[in-house]
Amino acid sequence: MVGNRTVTQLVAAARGGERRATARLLTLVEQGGQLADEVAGATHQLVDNAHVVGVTGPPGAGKSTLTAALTTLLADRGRRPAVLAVDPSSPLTGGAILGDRVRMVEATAAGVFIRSMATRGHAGGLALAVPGMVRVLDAAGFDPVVVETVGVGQVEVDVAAAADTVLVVVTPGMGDAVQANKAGLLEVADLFAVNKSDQPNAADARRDLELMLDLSDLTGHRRAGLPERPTIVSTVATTGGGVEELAGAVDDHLEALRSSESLAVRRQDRRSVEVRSRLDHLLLEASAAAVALASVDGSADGEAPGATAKRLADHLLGGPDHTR
Ligand SMILES: Nc1nc2c(ncn2[C@@H]2O[C@H](COP(=O)(O)OP(=O)(O)O)[C@@H](O)[C@H]2O)c(=O)[nH]1
Ligand SMILES: [Mg+2]
Repeated sequence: MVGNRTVTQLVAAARGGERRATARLLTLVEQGGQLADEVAGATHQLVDNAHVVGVTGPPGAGKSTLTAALTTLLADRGRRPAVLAVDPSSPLTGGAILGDRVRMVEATAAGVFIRSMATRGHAGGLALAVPGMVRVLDAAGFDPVVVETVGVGQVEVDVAAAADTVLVVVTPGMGDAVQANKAGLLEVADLFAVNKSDQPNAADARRDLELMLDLSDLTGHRRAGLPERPTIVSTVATTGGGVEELAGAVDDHLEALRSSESLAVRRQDRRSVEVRSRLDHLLLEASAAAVALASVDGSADGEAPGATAKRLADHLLGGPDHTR
């Protein structure tokens, strides 16, 4: 029970359009534990209706502004977009958060469902919490579900990359395209937005990116088996410039995935990645507990560390014949 409702009742209410129920379910998943498992059990059969879009890129590139502009446009067109913004900045820091609030108010007024989560307090847990939260939003009937993460840090990039369509946002100046390449963002990109195209050197940024793509065949587009290179859209998120074109490119990518039958493959990959991070988590916990126990009970005394590890692994994994 959560308040006076069961998880099943909350899921039914969320699917009926009650946003408060959706928010409650997201909190349960974020907190983890038994209720989170219950939510997972109640939602996992109800998914794969939403187009999941990952948005990532360097800090300050305009990801939040662009996400708000894109989802507001889609809501105005009668879609039901939701945004999950993974924001590492403290709620107490200044201007950017104020700007975020203004954008959130505007997009929310247009009907976009927005949820922010701090990465703080989620060390390692981000990869566990986000897929479950996306599943709640998908099951609640939101479409698309946009996941915004800052493109620094492997976990953050991976979280956005576990989407049907991955949009990488870069900007003119400071060699953003080069930075994006270093951060592994080219590899995951299905689409690029060269945002802040109102600034000088926007054309250079676009050319740098084209050049980088010429030299690389590692893009999300190719990973999905799509023949053409990723679309690049020039945008000015603050005025909405290029946002219609971007919305079209996002839709086109989904269509291309569908017609090449890559969509099912991507979704299967997404499930495998999630199983993998859950399994890693369980194994790490079991491993820490086993080591702590062995040091307390003295069973490792006088034994070579490698031998202790081997013995504990055999024990944890049920011996050499555990593979059925
Ligand atoms: N000139 C200009 N500024 C922009 C544009 N898009 C976003 N910004 C500004 O860039 C700053 C960072 O934007 P934000 O969306 O918070 O970036 P994020 O960190 O990538 O989410 C804010 O002050 C925005 O108002 C744009 O297209 N042109
Ligand atoms: Mg942001």
